[in-house]
Amino acid sequence: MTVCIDTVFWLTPLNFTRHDAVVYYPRHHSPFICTTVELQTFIRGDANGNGEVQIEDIIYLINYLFIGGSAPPTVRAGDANCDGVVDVADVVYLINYLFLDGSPPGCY
Ligand SMILES: [Ca+2]
Ligand SMILES: [Ca+2]
Repeated sequence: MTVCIDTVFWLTPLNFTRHDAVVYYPRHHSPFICTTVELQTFIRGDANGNGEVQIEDIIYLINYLFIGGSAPPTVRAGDANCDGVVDVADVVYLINYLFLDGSPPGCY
């Protein structure tokens, strides 16, 4: 997907730095800054990225946190309690959600 921003409407200088350190500067003859972005979709709590929140996600997080398993596809997918980090609290959160009628993963 290509995203373009019309810099004419910005009052202050507007610079963007991509993940590969390319910096875009607004130009007077071409006020549009365009770049290609890759959108990442995720389901919070879906640590293994299979599209559902299940017991396998708990196991996936335990493997990741304690025995060097693969990381969730995005931090936000593994961050079930929405505190910005993936840790054992997310495992507990998912156990509460799946087995003890706790709140679903998400930011409230
Ligand atoms: Ca899953
Ligand atoms: Ca968390």
